Amino acid sequence: MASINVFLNLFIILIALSSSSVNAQGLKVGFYQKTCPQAEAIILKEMRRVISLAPTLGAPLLRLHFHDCFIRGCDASILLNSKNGTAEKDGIPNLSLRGYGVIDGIKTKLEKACPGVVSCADIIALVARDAVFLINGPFWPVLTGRRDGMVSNAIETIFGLPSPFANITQSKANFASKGLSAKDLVVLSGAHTIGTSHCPSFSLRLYNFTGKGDADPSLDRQYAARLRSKCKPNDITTLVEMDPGSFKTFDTSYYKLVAKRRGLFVSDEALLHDPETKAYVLRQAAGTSPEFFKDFGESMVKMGNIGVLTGKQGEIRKQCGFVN
Ligand code: HEM
Ligand SMILES: *[C@@H]1O[C@H](CO)[C@@H](O)[C@H](O)[C@H]1NC(C)=O
Ligand SMILES: *[C@@H]1O[C@H](CO)[C@@H](O)[C@H](O)[C@H]1NC(C)=O
Ligand SMILES: *[C@@H]1O[C@H](CO)[C@@H](O)[C@H](O)[C@H]1NC(C)=O
Ligand SMILES: CC(=O)N[C@H]1CO[C@H](CO)[C@@H](O)[C@@H]1O
Repeated sequence: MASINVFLNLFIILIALSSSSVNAQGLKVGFYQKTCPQAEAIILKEMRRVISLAPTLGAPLLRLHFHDCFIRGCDASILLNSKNGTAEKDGIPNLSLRGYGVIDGIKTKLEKACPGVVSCADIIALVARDAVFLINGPFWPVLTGRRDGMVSNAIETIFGLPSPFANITQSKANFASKGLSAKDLVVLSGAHTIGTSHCPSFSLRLYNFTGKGDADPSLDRQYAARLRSKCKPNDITTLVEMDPGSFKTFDTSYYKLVAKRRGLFVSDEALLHDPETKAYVLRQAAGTSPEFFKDFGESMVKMGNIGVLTGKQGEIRKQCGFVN
């Protein structure tokens, strides 16, 4: 029943989008329909292979789109290699990004099928959608037509990305600076239903929250104890499942955790400190997936519009790691 609803929703969205062909940012569904009709099928096929071999790669591939969009817009600048250690790839939050090889593999296949046509920025957006869809998440129509940027700067990763230590005011301000609402913040944070985190992103909450050797009182005590058994002080290598028990499946369990004061980051817990985001968390914690799934697709489309290059701007990279 749930899946019928999802497909019905998708059908309605598709109709709505096909009647308004180009959005305000210049993107549209099916941009490659004439120039590379098999593009989306090639990506989905490759993603099926990748996810069946390595289900945990879905999470870093989704996160890649988020990081790309939040720094210089969704222009694949996140993929550029640096010659002198100053590209976004070298930035601190980036040390934990994986999955670049998957994008390169898909790009190679697309260059064979339709040389010089499909942008790396669109590949990232389509891969993120397929990554979610293939681990039981929603499917949404991805707007395409992005072009690739020519500049990448490590320093921007520090200032552009939201911090896991941010309070609700700071997270909302960060999202607002990208044209995203408080609703987008609480909906997109639901991505933390999959994947893993390194200890330093939250260990302050376990050991020295206010500098007096104390734990964060807003973190469930039992959960904090369990996390302390996984993350010793100064552990920078251990990976912890953000949604223990279902970190490979896209579902609403993130909201159930946050509602039980078991969100991993300060920024997750902070969603309970604003009436709108709190109401959303509690509603999803109590309910089933259809509302979240529909919202997630819509917020991902909005995120995918951030700072895009279209028309004659930028270029279509031949290799995603290098400017032509
Ligand atoms: C307030 C906003 C956000 C903050 C502060 C935040 C922060 C973080 C941090 C600190 C990690 C763990 C990194 C590590 O230590 O390895 C993480 C992981 C992750 N984030 Fe977020 N994030 C935010 C929003 C988002 C959004 C919008 C998405 C996607 C739509 C997303 C998707 C993910 C995924 C999938 C992972 C797991 C990655 C993996 O398994 O390798 N996050 N996030
Ligand atoms: C090296 O870094 C500087 C910024 O510090 C940048 O302007 C320059 O383009 C980079 N050179 C190469 C070859 O990447
Ligand atoms: C959030 O953090 C900022 C910067 O530290 C601080 O000025 C502000 O008062 C905090 N807001 C809330 C609601 O805690
Ligand atoms: C906790 O933080 C305080 C203040 O930053 C610091 O002086 C102290 O050494 C820290 N304690 C531990 C156990 O890390
Ligand atoms: C996945 C990836 O490209 N990570 C890079 C992030 O930055 C470090 C440090 O510069 C590189 O060594 C990694 O290769």
